This record gives sequence, structure tokens and C-alpha cells, in this order.
Amino acid sequence: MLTDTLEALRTDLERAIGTVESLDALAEVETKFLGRKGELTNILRQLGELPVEERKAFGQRSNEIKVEAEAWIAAARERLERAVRSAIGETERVDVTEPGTHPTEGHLHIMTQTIREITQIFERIGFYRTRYPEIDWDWYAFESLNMPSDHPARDNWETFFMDAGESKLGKMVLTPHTSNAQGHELERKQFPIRMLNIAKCYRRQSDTTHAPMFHQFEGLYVDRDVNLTHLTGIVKYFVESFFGKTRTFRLRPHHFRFTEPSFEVDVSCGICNATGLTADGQKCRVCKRGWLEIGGCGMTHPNVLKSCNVDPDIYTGLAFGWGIERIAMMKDGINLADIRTLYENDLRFLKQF
Ligand code: FA5
Repeated sequence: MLTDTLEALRTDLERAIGTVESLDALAEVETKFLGRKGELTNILRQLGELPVEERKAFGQRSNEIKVEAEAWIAAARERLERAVRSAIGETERVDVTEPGTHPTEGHLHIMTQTIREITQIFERIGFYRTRYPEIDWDWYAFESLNMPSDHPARDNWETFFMDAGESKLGKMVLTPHTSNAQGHELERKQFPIRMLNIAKCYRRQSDTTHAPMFHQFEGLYVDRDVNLTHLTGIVKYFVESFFGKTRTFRLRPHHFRFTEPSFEVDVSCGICNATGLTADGQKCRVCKRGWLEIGGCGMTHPNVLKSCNVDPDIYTGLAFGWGIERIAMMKDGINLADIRTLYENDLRFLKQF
């Protein structure tokens, strides 16, 4: 009987919707029973087989079942959607009390750290940082520093010349020392001059103790009555501030064309306490007989002042130029086998500082 088939369909539909476990499966059930080619439509097509008096009641019952089925489907959809939402909530839940993962933190390169420290030390005694070109005219790098062209002293600064033509200031060079700043600063004629010029230098040198690119810091102090005691005072102040009061220094006579008298500054070795020997009587591997060389210094040569139109009878000056890679290594007592390691960017090395 068609009525029995209709009631059986209702029972099957209720069971199918009650046990369905996904939204996709629910959509399939809906199509199977209620779709255009679904089972209910199929039964309704057979309506004509019924006696006329039964048709009305059958039609009504079919409608009731359809309305009922739609309500079951809506309830099942709501149930399944809620389940999906709570599953997402579970997998994507954020536990705000869980300890976080620490992001990798970088730190400044040992050269930058040292440059900052040097700057602070000199700022405390009135020096100011200047910046002058690292590609400069020959006149500033040599000529104004009492080193005329073809003077043999120039050979000590194994210089890279630029293939960029010439002007009345000569050729262009990659600055082989920071002393090029002296001429620029003197030309400003803002006395007293207390310049601290920190810059990169370039020389045609590359071995375990020389890098082709390295840093120097250059001091220039020019005023009336600047004398040698100022120079020794500044060296003492710097050595004690940077290396600590346990270290001493000495000035060793030397020759530079742009200072007179000239010296090299040595600092006592912090590893062997200036003895040149380790505790077990071995030769100290860090220093030369108890001393480490920082760089050069001296009293400004009158010719340097004259070349920048500063009267040496009124003004006197002192200057120093020291290597930053060297002093950074000396401070930490690191016997660096190769100075070039500083620029190889190997994190296993750089992370130690
Ligand atoms: C000079 O360059 C002079 N301009 C210093 C100076 C300035 C003297 C002012 C007097 C007055 P020197 O060539 O010695 O001097 O270099 C000074 C320091 O720079 C050296 O002691 C060393 O510490 C550092 N240095 C020189 N060449 C290199 C290099 N290739 N690699 C690393 N450090 C270097």
C-alpha cells in the first residue's frame, strides 16, 4: 500500500537524519529523500493510483512529513555545524599562560661596540665626532700632511688609488688612514679643535695582522698653547678608561711626517702583566716583550698647520691615530690568530663578544 510506503519512508528518513555525522552526509540524505528525483517525489508521482477519496488525506500526510523532515534536517545541520565550530576552537585554541618561544636576538658587532665606547670616552673630555669622506683627494690624505708626491714616506701607506681622473687636489684615493680628516677640520678654523674622526681605512695589505679594510680613530686637538703634557694626559686618560687602571702605557719615539715629535703608543699587556712571560715562564703569545702597540701620535707639524692657512706661531696641536681592531682585541686579551676573522661573518666567532 502506498500509505505504508510513505510511513516507511518517514521512519527511514528520521533514522538517517538522526545518525548522520557530517554536513556532506546530511546533504546527501536530503537529496536522496526530498530532492527533485528523491524518494518522496517518487511516491507522490504515484498519487494517481489511489482511489480519489484517499488522495486528499495522502497529500496532506505527505506534506506533514515533508515539513517534519525539513525541521529534522535544520536541527541536524545546527548540531553538525556546532560540532565543527567547537573542533576548530579546540585545535586553534591559544593558551595564553603557556611560556612563549624567545625570538632570536642579535647584538652589535664587536667593532660597533668598540666605536661606541671610544666615542663616549672622548666625548667626556670635549671631543666631538666628525665625518669626512672615505674616498678623498690625495691632498688631504698626503700632501697637506707634509707628504709631497713622490715622497718615500708615502710607501708606508700602501694606497688604493681611484681610476677617476685628477683635480688640482690630485688623484682620488681610498683613505689609507683617518689623518685625511686633519686638513678638512683645520680648514673650518673653528678653534679650539677637538676632533674625533672614526672611519674605515683601506690599504693594500692582507695577512694575519693586517686587514685590507680596517678602522682607525683620529684625534686632533688644536688651540693656543697645546703641548706635550696634553698629549700624554690624553693617552693616559684613554688607556685607563678603555683598558682599566691596571694597564700602563709608554710613548716610543717614532717618525711621522705630520707630527714632530712623533711617537708610537704601547700599552702594557694584560695577559702577562707587562713581563713578557706567562706564569709558567713561557714567552707570552699575545704581546711583544710585555707591550702591545696601539698606533701613532705626536705634536702637529707646523707645515700641516701652514698648508691649511693656520698660523703655527699662534696655534699648536696634537694628533693621534689608532687602530680599532687592534685595541678591541687587546682589551679582551684575545690572541686572535687572524685579524680578518672579524670580517668573515662567522656567527660562531661573533657571538662570543
Ligand atoms: C697612521 O696611520 C698614522 N696616520 C697615525 C697617526 C695619526 C700618527 C696622527 C700621528 C698622528 P700607522 O700606519 O702606524 O699610522 O697606523 C696606525 C694604526 O692603525 C696601527 O698601529 C694599527 O693599529 C692600525 N693599522 C694599520 N694598518 C692596519 C691594517 N692593515 N689592518 C688593521 N689595522 C691596521
